[in-house]
Amino acid sequence: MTRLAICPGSFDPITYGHLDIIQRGAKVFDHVIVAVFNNQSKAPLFDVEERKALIEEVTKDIENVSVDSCGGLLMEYAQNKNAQAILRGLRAVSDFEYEMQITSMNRKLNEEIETFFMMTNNQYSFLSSSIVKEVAKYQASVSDLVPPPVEAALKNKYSG
Ligand code: COD
Repeated sequence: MTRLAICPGSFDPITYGHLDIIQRGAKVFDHVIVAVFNNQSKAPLFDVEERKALIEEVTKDIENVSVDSCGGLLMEYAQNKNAQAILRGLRAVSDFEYEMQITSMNRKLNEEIETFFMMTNNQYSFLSSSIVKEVAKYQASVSDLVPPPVEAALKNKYSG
C-alpha cells in the first residue's frame, strides 16, 4: 500500500521551515502532496496559484512530492485522495494549542486519517511566512529564510 501524506498549509509564501518539513516528510512517506489552502483568517499576499507555482519550483527535485491547490475541507480532500496521514510542523508551544484545535476537529470529521507532527529544525524555530513578509516589506534580505525564487517573488510584490 502506498503511504500518502497531505501536507496542508497557507504557504504564503513557502519558507525554508516549510521546505524542511516537506523534505523530511518525503523520506518517511511514499508520497507527499503539498496542499495549498486559503486560510480564511489570513489575508494572503500571494494568490493560491502563485503560492502553488512557487512550491512547485522549490520542490521540483523531490521526486515523491507533488503540489495541489484546494478549497473546502482538508479532511474531505484527504479522503478523496485516499491519504493515510496529515503532516504538520510544530515550532513552539504557541503552535500547540492551534494545532490541537484543528487536529481534534479533523479527527471528528474523519478518524481514519492520522495527523503526524514533525518538530521544526532548531534553525527555523523562529521562522514564519508572516515574519518573512514583514522583513521583505522593508526591503531587508530574506535570503536565509526563503529559497531564491520566493525571495525574487517577494521583491517583485513589494517593489513600487
Ligand atoms: N518550522 C516547522 N514547521 C513550520 C514552520 C517552521 N519554521 N513554519 C510553518 N510550519 C508548519 C506549520 O506549523 C504548519 O503545520 C505548516 O507548516 C503550514 O503552515 P502555514 O502557516 O502555511 O499554514 P496554516 O497553519 O495557515 O494552515 C491552515 C490550514 C490551511 C491547514 C487550515 O486552515 C485548513 O485545514 N483549512 C482547510 C479548511 C478546513 O478543513 N478547516 C477545518 C480545520 S479546523
